[in-house]
Amino acid sequence: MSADQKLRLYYYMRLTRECESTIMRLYRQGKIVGGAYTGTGNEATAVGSAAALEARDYLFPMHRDLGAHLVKGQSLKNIFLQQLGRADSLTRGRDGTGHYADPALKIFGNVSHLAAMIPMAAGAALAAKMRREEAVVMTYIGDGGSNVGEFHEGVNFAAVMKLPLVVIIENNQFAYSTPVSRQYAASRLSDRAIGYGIPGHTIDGTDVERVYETCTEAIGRARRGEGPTIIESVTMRMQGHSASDDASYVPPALLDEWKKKDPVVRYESLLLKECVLTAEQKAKVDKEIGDAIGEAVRYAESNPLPDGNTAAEGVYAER
Ligand SMILES: Cc1ncc(C[n+]2csc(CCOP(=O)(O)OP(=O)(O)O)c2C)c(N)n1
Ligand SMILES: [Mg+2]
Repeated sequence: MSADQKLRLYYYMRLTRECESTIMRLYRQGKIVGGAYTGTGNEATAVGSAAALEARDYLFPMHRDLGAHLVKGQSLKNIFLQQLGRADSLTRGRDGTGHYADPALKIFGNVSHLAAMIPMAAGAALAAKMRREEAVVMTYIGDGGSNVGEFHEGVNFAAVMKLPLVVIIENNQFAYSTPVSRQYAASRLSDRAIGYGIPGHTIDGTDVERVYETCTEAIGRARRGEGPTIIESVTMRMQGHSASDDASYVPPALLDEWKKKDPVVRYESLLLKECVLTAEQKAKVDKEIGDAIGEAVRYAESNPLPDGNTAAEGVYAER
């Protein structure tokens, strides 16, 4: 991997973390209504996976994947318009967080009902195959979501039809307050791939280069018409499920253990050690990110909230 590629991964992980801290701050200021989510601990998975995609590929991200939206080209302005529910946001203020679609960027944001997005992503992969686009669909699911029936239906269909699909299971040790020990009896979620007749990998989801390399391989298979891959990316949800959850049920020792593997800190130290990143470059990145987020938030806050009289418009498909 070239120095530029490494710096790109670093930049987007840092940007993701700063964006999410800003989202939490805005939530606590009462400016974000509804839920606010972070992917703290998941940055390497979200960024490393999306960085392996091309512009022609499709992204179906989940609620911990802001980094994937950013890497796929979503602007900070759109992210904050959306978070703040403004009139000119991608959903015109109909929904917050990542629940938007941006067909131009080929981003189809998360469906709330866990696992319902897997058959949708498989459907998009079928359409791409029928149109001979040579495009790949990448989608994500949590450890909890991977136990829902639609996961099975979607992945099985994709396997049988040899669809260009990459499914990343973000195993972050919890589904809300339920630990993985109460969710499934298998030792590895990637072992499910055996039952579908497709490859499955379990990787350290805090290692961005490992994520990138594994996804590059799976994307290559998908593009060559060899079918889907399951990648279980093992991480930790370092904060509550959402801003309203203090995660007091998470054993502190477990968090302490995972803090040592903080994906952003870990990659920064590695790049400093490899002399790919210098102290001056780091300071430049700090400033660039701070300025860009500040500008996007000011822009979004100056945009009006939607007119309540239009609330029902654009919600149902027109006949
Ligand atoms: C079918 C369904 N059941 C319950 C919920 C409520 N819910 C939203 S996120 C969540 C936890 C998901 O855990 P996991 O899949 O592990 O993803 P994580 O939040 O840990 O990234 C739950 C229970 C939902 N959205 N859909
Ligand atoms: Mg989880």
